[in-house]
Amino acid sequence: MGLTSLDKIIALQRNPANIRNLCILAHVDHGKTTLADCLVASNGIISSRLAGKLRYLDSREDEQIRGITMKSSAISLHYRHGDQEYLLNLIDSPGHVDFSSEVSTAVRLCDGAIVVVDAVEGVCPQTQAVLRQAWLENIRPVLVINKIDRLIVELKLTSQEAYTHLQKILEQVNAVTGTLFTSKVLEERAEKEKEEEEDSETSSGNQVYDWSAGLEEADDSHLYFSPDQGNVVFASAIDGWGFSIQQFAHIYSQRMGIKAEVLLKTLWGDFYLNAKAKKIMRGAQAKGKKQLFVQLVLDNIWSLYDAVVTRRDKEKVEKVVTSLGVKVMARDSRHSDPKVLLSAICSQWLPVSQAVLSMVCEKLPSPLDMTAERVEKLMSVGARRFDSLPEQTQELKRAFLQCSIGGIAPAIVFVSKMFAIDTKALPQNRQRPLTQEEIAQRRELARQRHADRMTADQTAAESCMSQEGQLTGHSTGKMESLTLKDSKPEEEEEQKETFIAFARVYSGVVKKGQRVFVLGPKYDPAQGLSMLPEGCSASDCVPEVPHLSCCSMESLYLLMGRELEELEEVPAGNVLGIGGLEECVLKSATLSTSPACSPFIPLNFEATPIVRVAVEPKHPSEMPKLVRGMRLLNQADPCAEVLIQETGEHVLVTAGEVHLQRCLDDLRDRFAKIEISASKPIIPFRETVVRPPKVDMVNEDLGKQQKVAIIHQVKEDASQGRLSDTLHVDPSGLVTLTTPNRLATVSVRAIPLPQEVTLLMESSMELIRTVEQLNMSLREGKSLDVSLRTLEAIAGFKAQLESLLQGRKWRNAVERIWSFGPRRYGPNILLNNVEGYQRPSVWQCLARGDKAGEARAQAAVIRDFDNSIVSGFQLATLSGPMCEEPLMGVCFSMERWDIQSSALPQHQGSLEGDSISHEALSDSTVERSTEPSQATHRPEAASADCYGPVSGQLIAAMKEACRHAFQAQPQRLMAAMYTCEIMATAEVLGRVYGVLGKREGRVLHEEMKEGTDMFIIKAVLPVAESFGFADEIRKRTSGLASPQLVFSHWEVISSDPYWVPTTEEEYLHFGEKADSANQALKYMNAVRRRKGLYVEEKIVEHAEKQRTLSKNK
Ligand SMILES: Nc1nc2c(ncn2[C@@H]2O[C@H](COP(=O)(O)OP(=O)(O)OP(=O)(O)O)[C@@H](O)[C@H]2O)c(=O)[nH]1
Ligand SMILES: [Mg+2]
Repeated sequence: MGLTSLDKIIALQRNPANIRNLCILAHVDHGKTTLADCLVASNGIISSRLAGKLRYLDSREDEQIRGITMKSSAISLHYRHGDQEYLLNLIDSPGHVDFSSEVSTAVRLCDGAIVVVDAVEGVCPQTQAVLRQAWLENIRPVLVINKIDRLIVELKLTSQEAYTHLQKILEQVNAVTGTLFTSKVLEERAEKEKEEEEDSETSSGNQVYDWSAGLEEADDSHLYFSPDQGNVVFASAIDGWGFSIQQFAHIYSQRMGIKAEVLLKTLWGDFYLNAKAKKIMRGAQAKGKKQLFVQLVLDNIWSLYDAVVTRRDKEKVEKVVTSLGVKVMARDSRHSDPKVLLSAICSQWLPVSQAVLSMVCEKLPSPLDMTAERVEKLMSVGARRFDSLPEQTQELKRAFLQCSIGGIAPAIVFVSKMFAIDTKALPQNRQRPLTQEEIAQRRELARQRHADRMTADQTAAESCMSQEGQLTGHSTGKMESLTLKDSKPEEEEEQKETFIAFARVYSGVVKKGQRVFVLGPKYDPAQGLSMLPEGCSASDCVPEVPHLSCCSMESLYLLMGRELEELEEVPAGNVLGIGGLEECVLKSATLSTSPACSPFIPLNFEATPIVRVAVEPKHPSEMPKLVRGMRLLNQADPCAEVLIQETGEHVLVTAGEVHLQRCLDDLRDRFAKIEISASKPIIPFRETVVRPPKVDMVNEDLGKQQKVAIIHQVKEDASQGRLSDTLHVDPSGLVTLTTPNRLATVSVRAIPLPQEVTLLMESSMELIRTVEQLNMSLREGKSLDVSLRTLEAIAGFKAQLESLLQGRKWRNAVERIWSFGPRRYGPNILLNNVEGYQRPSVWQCLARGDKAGEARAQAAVIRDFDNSIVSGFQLATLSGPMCEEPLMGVCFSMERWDIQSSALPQHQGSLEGDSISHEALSDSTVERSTEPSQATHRPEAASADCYGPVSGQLIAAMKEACRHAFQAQPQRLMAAMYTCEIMATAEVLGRVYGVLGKREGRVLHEEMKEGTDMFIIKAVLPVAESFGFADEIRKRTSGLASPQLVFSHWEVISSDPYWVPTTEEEYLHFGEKADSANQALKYMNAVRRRKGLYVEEKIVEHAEKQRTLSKNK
C-alpha cells in the first residue's frame, strides 16, 4: 500500500470536499501511463527510480509487451497540499482509438481530467476526441504538455523557439475547446430564439433582428487553458520533472523581490524584464527581447540539459546542483547514462507529481461541486425531460449535489464497466502472513481433522464388518464432506474469473452486503413508484416491476491499480470496485436503494464496433466452453459485441484490429481456456442503387441501350424464377407482384436517395428510433412526455429532409414516409404513393397536445395488413439481393396496393367491392402490435388458404417486390471506409503513399506540421483493405509512422458488379469476356462465398488447349 495506510484513505473518503476523481486522457503514446507512474511513485507505491519504466497501471501482460494501455484502471492516492489532505482517485485510460470505449467508462465516473499533449506531436485526433468526450460529460479538464525534453534533445530547438512552439500547441488545444463552446452557445441561442419567437408571435411583429450570436456575452474565459490561469503544467514525465507557472513565480518572487501576483500574470505572455528600470514591460517580441518565460524558466532547463545530457560537463553540473540546493547521490552522478543524473536532479528540483497534483487539487472540482446541469443530464434518459420525472426522483437531485452521506440519504451508484480479475488476486484469497494465534488455531484444526478422520475410518471399517451393504449415512456423509471441503473449492477457484464492477457512489453510503435495486436502462421511476408499496426497500421481496431487479453488493473494494483492498463501506463521492454483481449487471448499470432513482443516461461511445470475426473451438466438443467464454468476454468489455448470426456462427464484433487481438487473447487464455480459431475478419458491406449512368465504361454517351440491357436481365431472372407468372416488371422499373393466392397485388419502385439524405438519416439514427418509439406508444394510445428539445430535433430533422428532397420526383415525399428500415430506423425509406390511401404519417408525434386526439382519429383509417407491408419492407432492406447485406440509401415507393375482399377476415368480408381501398376497416387495427410474428394471431386465420395466412403472403410478396424493384435499377456495393491520419517524416513519405495506393486508399490532404519535419497525411481507406495496414506501414517505415484507423463513412464503389459489355465500344475495349478486375464483383463474390450463396464463377476460365508460342509453328 505504500506510505499511506488503508485507515488514512478510509478517513479521507468521508470528506468529499477533499476528494478529486480524475482521469488521464490523451492521444495514444503521449505519456499518460508514464505520468501516472510518477504520481503513483509520489505515494511510495513504486520506487521513483522505476517511475516511467514500470508503467504500473498497465498491469496486463499484453499491455506491457505492446507498450500501450488497453484497459482503464484506477488507483487512490493521498496528497498533502498546503494544510489540507486530499484523496485522489486517479484513472488511467487508453489512448488507442480501438479502446475509446474504455475512455467513456472512465470519464463518466470522474469530475475532472488531466489532458496530456505531446509537445512534439501536438493536438492529434484522439486529443480532440477526448476533449470532446470530457466536454460532453461536463467534466473539467486541466492540461499537461508532456515530453518537453523531446524539444531539447530531439528537435534541438532553442528556448525561444520552444516558447513559440508551446504557444502554438496551447492555441491548438484552445481552438478545440473554443469550437465546442461556440457550438453549445449557438445551440442555446437557437433555443432561446425559438422561445422568443413564440412569445413575439402574440405581441407585435415589429421586431428588429438581433444578429449577435450571443457569443459576446457568454463568458468562456474559464474554459481555456492558459499557464497564468494555473491550469497548465509543462512536464517531461520520463525525466520526472514538471512545473506550473506558480512554482516559478514563487521561486522568483523570493529571489528577485517581485510580487508573486505580478509574476503570475507576466511569466506567460509577451512580457520582458527591463533590468535597468527594474520593471516588467510589455512587448517583448516587438523589441526583440526574451520573454520572461524564456528567460526565467526555459533557459534554466535548457542549460541543465545542456550541461548534463549534451556536454556532460561535470563542473557545471556541480555548480547547478549546489545552486539548486538538491542532493545527488554519488552513484547517480557516476552512472553512465546521463538521464539518470538528470532525473535525479530534476525530480528533486521540479517534481512532476507535485506540480500536477497541486494543480489537480486547486483546479479540478470536488464531488461537491457537481453542477445541477450535469445531474439533470445524467438522470434524464432519452427523450424524457427532467421536470417530467416524478417528484421523488427530482428530489434526488439534492442528494447528488450535496453528496449526502447522512443516514437517510439514498445510496446511488453507477457502474460504468465490469472487469474480470483472477479470483486468486482478490484480497480475501490473498496469502498473508499468519499471526501466532492463527497458526495455533490452524494447528488445532488440523489435529482435530486428523482425529476425526481416524475415528471415521474406524467406524466405517466397523460398520462395514457388522452390516454389509448398508451405509451408515452419518459417518460416510461426514467423510464425503471432508473430502469435498479439501479439494473442490480450490479446483473451482482455479479457473474462475471474478467480475468486479467499476463504479462510483454519487449519494449515500454503500455498505458491504447491502441490498440494492438494479435499474435497467429502460426502467421508469414513475411506473416503479406506482407499483411498489411505499417505503419498500431492496431487501424486501420485490413484486414484478419491469426493468428492476435486486442484488446485494457482496464485497466492496478500494481500487489500487494492480491490487484491491477490501472495504466495509464507501461514502458518496468515491470510486470503488463492487464484487458479486456479475449475475445482475451485464456491462453498466445504475444501482440505488431508492426505487425513485432514474437510470443514468447510457455511456456515449465514440468508436463503432465494425470488425467482426466468426470464432469456433478447435475441438467441436468444446463449444459450450466457448459459448460461456464469449458470454464472459461480452461482460468484461464495454465495447465488444458477441452474437450468434442467422447463419449459426458465433461472431465477435470489435472496434479494430488491436481490440480484436486482445479479445481473442482474452478468450483463449482467460474466459474459455480452449484453443479457438477465428475466421478472417468479416467485412460489412451495404447494397444500394444508383441512377443509371449517362456514359458507358469507355466514356461514350449512352442512349437507351443500357436501360434495355438491364430490363432484359431482370426479365430473364424473372422468367427463371418460380414467381414468373405473378411478377411483372414494366420498362420504368415498376415491379408488380401478386401473392400466391392471387388476392393481393403490390407495385413497388426503387429509387436511389440523394447522398445527403442517406448521410442525414445515418446521423439521425437515434432520432428516428425515438420517432418510432413515440409512434408506437401513440398507436397504443399512451402519451409520452417528450422534452421540447427532442420534438424540436425531430422537427428540424423533418425540415432538413424536406430541404434535401426537392424536385418534382420528391414532391410531398417527406409527408408520405411510411417507414424507415431496416429495423425501423435504418437509412432506407418506404414511401406511400398509393393513390387514395391515407395513413398517419411517421411525423404524427409532432402533432401533440390537442392535436393528439386528431391524430388518433386519423390513425383509425389505417388499412388492414399495413403491418405486413412494413414488415416486408423491413425484411427486404435487411438483406439485399446482391449478397444479402443490408440496404442503404434506397427509397421504395409503393405505388399500388390492391386486396381482394376475400382476403379479409371473415366478419369483414361482407364489405362490397372488388378491392377495398382506404375506408376504415376496423378500429382494432390501431391497437395491434407491429410485430409481424404476432400478426399471424389475427382473426384472419379463417381466411388462410393453402398458401398460408394472408399477412404472411403479403410480407413475402412485399419483400420479393422490393428485391425485384431493387434489381431493376443499377446496383452498387457500398464499402465501409476508415479515415486515418498518418504522421511521417519526409524520408518515408513515399513509402506511406505506396502502401496507401496498394490498398485502394485515397489521400485527402497532406500538410507539414509546423516546427517539425513531420508530415500529416489524412487518407481514407476501405475497411476491406485495412487488415494488416498498420503493421505494413510500420514495417515499411521502420516504425516511424503508425496510423490509427477510425470508421468514418460508407462509400459507393463505383464499379458495377454485374457489368458486362453491352455497347459496341465496350466490346471493342474490354473484349467479349471482359474479365479485367472488377473490385465490386470480387467483394460481392467473397461475401457470397462466405455465406454459402451461389457464386457465378467458372471453374475453368480458359478452356483452350495450351499452346506453345514458338514462332516456327
Ligand atoms: N521523451 C519522452 N518520452 C516519454 C515521455 N513520457 C513518456 N514517454 C515515452 O512515450 C511512450 C509512451 O508512453 P506511455 O506512458 O505508455 O503512453 P500512454 O499515453 O500511456 O499510451 P497509451 O496508454 O497506449 O495511450 C513510452 O515509450 C514512454 O517512454 C517524456 O516525457 N519524454
Ligand atoms: Mg497508457
